[in-house]
Amino acid sequence: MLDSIKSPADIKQLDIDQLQSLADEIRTFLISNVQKTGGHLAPNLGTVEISIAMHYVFNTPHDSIIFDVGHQAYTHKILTGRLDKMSTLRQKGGLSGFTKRSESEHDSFGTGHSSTSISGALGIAIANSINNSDDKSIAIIGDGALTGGMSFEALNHAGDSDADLLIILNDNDMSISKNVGAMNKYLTKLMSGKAYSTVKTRSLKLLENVPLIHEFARRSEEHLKGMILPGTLFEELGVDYFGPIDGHDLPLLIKTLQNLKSQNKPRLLHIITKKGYGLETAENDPCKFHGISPANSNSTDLPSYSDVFGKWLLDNAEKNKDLMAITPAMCTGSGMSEFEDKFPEQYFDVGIAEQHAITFAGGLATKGLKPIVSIYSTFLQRGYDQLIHDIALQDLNVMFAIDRAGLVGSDGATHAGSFDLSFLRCIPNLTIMAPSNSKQMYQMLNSAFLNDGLMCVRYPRGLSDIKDYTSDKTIEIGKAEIVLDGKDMAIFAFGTMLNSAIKAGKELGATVVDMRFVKPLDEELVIKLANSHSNLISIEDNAIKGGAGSAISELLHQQNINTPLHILGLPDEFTEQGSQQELYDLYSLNSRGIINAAS
Ligand SMILES: Cc1ncc(C[n+]2csc(CCOP(=O)(O)OP(=O)(O)O)c2C)c(N)n1
Repeated sequence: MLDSIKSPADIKQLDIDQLQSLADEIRTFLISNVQKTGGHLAPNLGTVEISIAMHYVFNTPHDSIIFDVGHQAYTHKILTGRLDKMSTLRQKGGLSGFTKRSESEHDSFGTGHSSTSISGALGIAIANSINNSDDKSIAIIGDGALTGGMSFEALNHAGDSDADLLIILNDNDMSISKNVGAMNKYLTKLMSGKAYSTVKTRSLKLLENVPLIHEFARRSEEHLKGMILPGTLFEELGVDYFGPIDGHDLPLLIKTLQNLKSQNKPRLLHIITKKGYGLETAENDPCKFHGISPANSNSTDLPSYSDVFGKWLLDNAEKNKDLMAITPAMCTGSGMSEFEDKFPEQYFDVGIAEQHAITFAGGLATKGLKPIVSIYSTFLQRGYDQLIHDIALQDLNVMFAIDRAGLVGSDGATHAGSFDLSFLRCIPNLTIMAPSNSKQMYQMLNSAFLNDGLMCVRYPRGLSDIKDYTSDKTIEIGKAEIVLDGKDMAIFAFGTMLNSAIKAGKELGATVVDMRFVKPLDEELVIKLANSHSNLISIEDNAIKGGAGSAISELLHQQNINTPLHILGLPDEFTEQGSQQELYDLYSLNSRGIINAAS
């Protein structure tokens, strides 16, 4: 049946048994396809039925569906004519792993970063009303994404409006790791007490014209443990609350959505799903199956840069009881799982709340603790004002471990860490280190911890080729290191671009410098080499505009030095998706790119 679905119109011709079979086919397809391409397997196995139900009841692209984060939208892609391209998922030139407006008219809003769906869908709902349109606007958001501050800002606005907005809360009790926060606990308390029966009675009343609901409510009662948010909270905010209902019961989902479609106020349907549904291994370990690598990926015993950070935390936490590590919901990806187990008192998962994570760290720092915010470069964008206003401006001692800096690969532009050097470099009171290998990274973490002020260590996604990386040494702040002595040409390499620079430098007979610091720049050395060489090249995995090469260029200009400088980095466009190597090659961030720039 799957092959015959070319657009959502096709599924509207199917009866309920056929829709059930379609769900089974899609699930089987997803398991085999995502094992080949890599991608978000468990989240998508949990959203097969709700995606079919939404497309059965609503009419995209007239009606808009925004998938929060967009990592769970594979069934939506299949149902909207993209089945034959699913083998290209997350590959260079292929389908995005998230929703993307340029990819399909059915992707009403681009996503990738969490907690934007309610705001976007509210904007669409209000625009529909201004345009006198009856089109519907739907946000589907997970319980993890609901922990992000923007969700609450949007609810605050929506509940005070009369917008025709439907929010579907896809509650599987998981973020990437186990979901966290007070809401969770509040609900557990509610479920065991009187307040819960009030919520349940009220939900039943609101849904009473939906056939089967009483029977379902009876059946689902045992599933309710693990719910995240009480209906009462939404209703207090002015959003009608419906549910909770079983998010894998297709007939019930369809009937409920049909009922909710006819309403036109802000309303929320709470569905309970199982992450990884239908694949036992994924159901049992949804965190591991949140995102998987393609089956043919090489296994290796080399440490990733995230592992190095995790090890550094473990090595330092015992002897420094003031060390506090903070993650905005990225424990595993940031290499912090063992640290969480061994040092729970020094570990904070604050939910998908980057802004809060940073200001919270500022608060800890005012009392003499040494907070470390572990954050992906792309998600640091969320906390930019907090970094400036709450940390740098107050000159607080906070360390940032900035992971996934530079090109991240198949997650594409939404997740690329292309901008951090540019947006950090202009902030006063801040140090930026970019290690060229894992041992240096470990030493930089030592330096960052021992020095005062806002200290950033930014490192890429991927593996380091040095296994024995632990070290007691520190790196002197602002000091670069010449690694190859040559003449005529000097290459300034930032971060892990150093390997390509050494390779090219050997071929060119050039001087190669491991810059190590983007701020403060080793001005003395740059000036000396600019005066003693006739050509300069800089290389970095960051946007050329405002990046590290740009810092060198500013310095040369200030010093009236006219030695030509060729800056290699990311062009002024959003980066593509593909393997990291494909992207380094695409943007000439390799030894060939340096040699070409030299000629
Ligand atoms: C701003 C931001 N921070 C972190 C992430 C990384 N991230 C992607 S999915 C996810 C968990 C989402 O959980 P939930 O919304 O419950 O969806 P589920 O995968 O459980 O279906 C996180 C933390 C992100 N995409 N955006």
